[in-house]
Amino acid sequence: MKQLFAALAIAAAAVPALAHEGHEHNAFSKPEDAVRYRQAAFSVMGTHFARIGQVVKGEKPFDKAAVQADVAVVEALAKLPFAAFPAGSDLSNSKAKPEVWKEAGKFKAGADKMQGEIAKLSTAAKSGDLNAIKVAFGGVGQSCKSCHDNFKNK
Ligand code: ASC
Repeated sequence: MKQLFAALAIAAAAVPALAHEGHEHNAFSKPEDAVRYRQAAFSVMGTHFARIGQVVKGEKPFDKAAVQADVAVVEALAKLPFAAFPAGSDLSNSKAKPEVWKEAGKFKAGADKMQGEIAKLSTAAKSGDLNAIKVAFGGVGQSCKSCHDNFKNK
């Protein structure tokens, strides 16, 4: 009995370690769950990025707090999709090109580039300088586009 409890205690202690294993660990039980998750993250990210775009294009008045809130969502969401491209999740309802898996290093570099550009946009949003926001917005948009060109089907 004592041994059983000891084994259970060790197993319970190992669970959080597994959950936090990192990006190598596939957290999705089905490939379609990974596809739905990454599409949802990109969709919400795109919605908030487009709201900033309206301000940048002068279609909406500049409200510093609103832009900061949108950037915060983009920044948080941008961290999520790249753990959701496990091997075998190249399903027919996904626009991911095979290069996502064949050129994984390049894909990761694109994700890192985007996150760096978003960090600059966050700094600009906190400064409240609309011109700096415009420049940084362009940098993020360029990082979106270059990954789409290389890794996303139309
Ligand atoms: C957006 C959005 C993208 C990028 C890209 C920039 O608003 O949803 O994917 O900008 O179009 O070129």
